Amino acid sequence: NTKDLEKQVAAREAVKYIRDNDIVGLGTGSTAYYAILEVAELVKNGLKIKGVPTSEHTASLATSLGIELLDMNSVEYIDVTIDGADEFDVQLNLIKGGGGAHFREKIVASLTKKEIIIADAAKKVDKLGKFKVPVEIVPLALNYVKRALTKLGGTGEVRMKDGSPFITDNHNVIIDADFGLIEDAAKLSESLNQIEGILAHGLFVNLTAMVIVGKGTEALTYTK
Ligand code: DER
Repeated sequence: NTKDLEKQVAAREAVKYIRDNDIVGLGTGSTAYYAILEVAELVKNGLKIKGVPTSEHTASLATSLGIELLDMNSVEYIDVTIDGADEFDVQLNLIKGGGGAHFREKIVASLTKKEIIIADAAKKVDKLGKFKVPVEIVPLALNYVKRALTKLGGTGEVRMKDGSPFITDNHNVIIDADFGLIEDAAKLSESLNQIEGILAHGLFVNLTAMVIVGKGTEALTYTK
């Protein structure tokens, strides 16, 4: 359908930024999926890259497609990462974590020289916050963090999957916190960073070099 075509268009544009011998961060989600397919095609045609996966799911997908992987602890930096997002604004701030992978995605993004986000046109927003902010929490600290989030104006419940709490690759739970439309993403990110027990939240501020959007058959590139 149109959305899938737009994801593919964005993915095809994004992989143009990969060079031979690059270390490539491999994102998670249905958009990053198309980028991983494209990278696998390039590898099959001789491109020499090594991938750093942002989730167990991406690791097994990439391995099944013949992409050689590195552990994020074995690299000093990553040359280029291609990942998705749930929302992005004109400052290239993001909400990520819809797929529950935002902790490893944030570490990979922090290691990455050129973080490229790919998205279908619907992900572009004037103001972040319609999509709730995923907050990954160490279960021991759940009640403390829940109260701290409420004090910050964020209400939300533990993300469920098939009737039980969704458990991340890192064995934690997620609260999808509704802060309403977010006036100052950097400020909220800083406040969330102060709350002990939060492993990672889905506000990605000043981590993105460019966002490539598929709009119909066109690829639109946003940079700051
Ligand atoms: O979980 C994540 O951060 C994913 O990148 C997600 O936010 C985007 O997933 P999608 O490409 O399937 O919409």
